[in-house]
Amino acid sequence: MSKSFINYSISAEVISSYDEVAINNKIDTEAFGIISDLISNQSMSEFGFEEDLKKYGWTAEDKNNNGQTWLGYTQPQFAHTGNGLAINIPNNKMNVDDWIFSNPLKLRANTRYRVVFYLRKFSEKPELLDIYLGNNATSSAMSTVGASKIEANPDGKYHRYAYELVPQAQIAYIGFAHKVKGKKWLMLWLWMMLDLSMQL
Ligand SMILES: [Ca+2]
Repeated sequence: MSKSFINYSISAEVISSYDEVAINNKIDTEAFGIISDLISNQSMSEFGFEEDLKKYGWTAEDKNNNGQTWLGYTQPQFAHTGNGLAINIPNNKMNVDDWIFSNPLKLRANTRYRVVFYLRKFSEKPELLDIYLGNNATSSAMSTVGASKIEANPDGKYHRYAYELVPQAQIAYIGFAHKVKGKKWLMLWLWMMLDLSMQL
């Protein structure tokens, strides 16, 4: 078996009804999002967190309910490339349990996909990230485990991480969970891309 990774332009579909725009602009803002179509061979989707996350279908969940979770952050000197990144700055009062979910991805079921992301952390204390796939952008829907307890490199610089995910359904979301036990003041940075792993 060999694998091939070839760049491919992003195919996106806007899920927004213009009828809804006229009715209620706020509802339209909530509904606006894109599907990344990764059905064809050699397809690839990159997201550099350059734009408003919500507008591009990215969402976050504050599972430990402390008012802090992942958010988009525009600051070139902190980004892996470009201007944007996703960041989580939990407080220091409880265990960390914060999730960020990709926009909807149109995938081939039972096909191996590779998710590539860049991660760095702010403090010297351990920082852990889990990756999942699920059919909804909520922590409870994240049924497929991609990788558990990925530890951010202690040198505080960006490092590249790559894992394989095999979706069970055609529309799926990637979930990244920042989960650490103990009282900490920590920070995780995320920048990601995704490609289709061909099975030849
Ligand atoms: Ca939180």
